[in-house]
Amino acid sequence: MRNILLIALLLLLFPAPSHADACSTGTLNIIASSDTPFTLPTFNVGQMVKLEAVPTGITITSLTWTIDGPLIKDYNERVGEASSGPLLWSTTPLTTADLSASPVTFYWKPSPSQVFPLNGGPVTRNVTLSAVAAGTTCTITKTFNVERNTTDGRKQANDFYTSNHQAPTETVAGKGIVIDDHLDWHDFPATRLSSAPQDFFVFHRSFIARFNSWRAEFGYGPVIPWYPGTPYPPGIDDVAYAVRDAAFSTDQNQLFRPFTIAGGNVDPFLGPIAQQRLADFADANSLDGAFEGSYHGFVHCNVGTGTLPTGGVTFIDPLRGTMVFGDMCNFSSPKDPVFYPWHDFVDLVYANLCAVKGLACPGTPAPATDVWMADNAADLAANGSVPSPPPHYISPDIWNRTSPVACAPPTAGTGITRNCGSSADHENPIAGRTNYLYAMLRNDRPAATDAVYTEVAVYIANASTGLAWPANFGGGVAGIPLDETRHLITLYLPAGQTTAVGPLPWIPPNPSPSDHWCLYIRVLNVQDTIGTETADIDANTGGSNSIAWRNLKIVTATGMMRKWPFPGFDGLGAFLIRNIRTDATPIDLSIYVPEGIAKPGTVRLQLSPRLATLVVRSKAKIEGFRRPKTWETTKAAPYVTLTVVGERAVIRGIILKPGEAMPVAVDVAHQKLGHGTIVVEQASGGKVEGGVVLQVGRPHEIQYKPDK
Ligand SMILES: [Cu+2]
Repeated sequence: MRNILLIALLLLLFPAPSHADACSTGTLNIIASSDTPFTLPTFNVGQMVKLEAVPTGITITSLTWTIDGPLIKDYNERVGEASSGPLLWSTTPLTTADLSASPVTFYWKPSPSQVFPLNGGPVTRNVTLSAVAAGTTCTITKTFNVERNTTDGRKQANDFYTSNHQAPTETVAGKGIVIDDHLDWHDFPATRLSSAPQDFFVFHRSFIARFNSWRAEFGYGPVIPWYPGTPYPPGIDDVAYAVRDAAFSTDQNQLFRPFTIAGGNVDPFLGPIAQQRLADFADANSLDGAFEGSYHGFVHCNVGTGTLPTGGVTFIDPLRGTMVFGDMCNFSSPKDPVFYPWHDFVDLVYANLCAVKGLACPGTPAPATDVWMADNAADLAANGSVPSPPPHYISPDIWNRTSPVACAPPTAGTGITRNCGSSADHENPIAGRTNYLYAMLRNDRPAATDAVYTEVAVYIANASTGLAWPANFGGGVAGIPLDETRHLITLYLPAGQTTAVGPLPWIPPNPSPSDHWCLYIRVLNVQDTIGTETADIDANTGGSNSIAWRNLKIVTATGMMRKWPFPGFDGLGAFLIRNIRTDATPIDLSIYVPEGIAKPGTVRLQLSPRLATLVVRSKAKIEGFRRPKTWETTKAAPYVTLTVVGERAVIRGIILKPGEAMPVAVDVAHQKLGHGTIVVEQASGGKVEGGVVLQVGRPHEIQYKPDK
């Protein structure tokens, strides 16, 4: 028994030499080998294969190889030397002379069943050697398998690509010419490779494109970009070289604010620079000056560890000395498979710059698409056609949660590539602690193509209905979004798909002087124009399906925003009505309380004495309210109370001076409320100017405490 085990073990360690065929007075054999890992009889596509004729006891005078294809003799992956100038991807076939010599080397290509998106498993390829020895022709045939491996971490596209074409003097296993060229470009700019000293983006674009040429040649799909604000891409974990930081933080590796289309405040990791957004950079060199040594190096060294792993190897960088081979934190980084998805993302930042600045950059920009977010139910039903009908301040495509939710992965058949819930899950944001915004991004308009890179930028202002873009949303030329807007960067949303994005962590501000806040949302994608924006946020939102708007109410964690002066009642919200016009056009203030939310006759509007006086003075019409007993206020009863009788009530024709603002509050008799929204809306001259949506009936919704 023990001997049988030993023999089995020996057979595993030393596979039996392949069978040689008798030929004349001796034997003839074929030996197949490679300089990268293989297990006979199987080779991988894109792997160098070396076949040798091995005669024993005879002398071969001529030979011919017949090798099942498809295959190529060789390829050139170099992007170009200083002396040659730029080079194109090229391949060479095996010639008759090559097939008449031993050894012969070549690269097997995939069979049609193995070409992305297919990968039908290993395919049999025969090799026949005809050799003439002492006037006798002998023939031997060997059968091999060719696979496009997807499971072995030493046998993936990047492994072969970076190992092939090793310099004859190279001693580090797996260090091929691709790694050498990347080192050369960084260490000796413009002296060895075809490259100007500062063309960081152009060089890396050609470097990634060259890998894509190799991938296409050998049946692999193109590289998919990876945004470091999201977890490592799945399925590329190269066990042989992944010298990775397992504690990589997606929060800390978000694109630095000035490198986004939306832009933002001073970035904590970058420090103050003159530019606030991508459009502030003059050209690619100016962006490179800020980007390469900061965000680019930051991500490289947050992925890499600089620590030699068990079984790892080092190499010598000619300028920097001994380093861990394959670590993302040095110039051998193309050995790590994540290098390519990461640099493909870097290339998207470059593509964004080219588009927003109208620069002439190499390559073809992505085709136009029409990403959008809905303004209201009617807009959703009309699939985002422009203009959308009012009201515009109730977008169902952004909502708040007070704690993060687990997002479901793509759901088959629903058209939702990622599901984090919906507007129905909205919870009023709680001031002073971290809340989480989620949004729905849609790419299902008729003219849609894949949306390559999309930012959903969220801006906030303390709402009155007289808000102006961008003055009240951070000012400047294009506002300042919420700091963590970069959590909503989405790559490659396919045509015809919608997806939930988020969470965007944010800390809602103190709900003072009004607890009614306004979120203005811009979908930024260089394949889609947002349209002309004016100061009028209602016109902007209705006129562009890339702009959305949601008003919401911010509450306090303690439940004590202020003392509610009416025993037995809960405050639902306090906000301002404001004349946003330059004349005294009368304003209508309406409230909508859907059936089933509260008992009839228990929801009230509370008017301040000054507003009550103006309502009387304007001879405003009161519809759907129980009329107050008196329009006078006293110290004991400092507000005028209008009780909503049915579902809808309106005060028609309040005259305010231009710019004048008046506080209004809504409360409800203490009771268990149904789940839904109470909407208060302001209109003038037949046009809705704004409104506030009061979410009720969920935990956190009622945060005022009755006065005691
Ligand atoms: Cu890099």
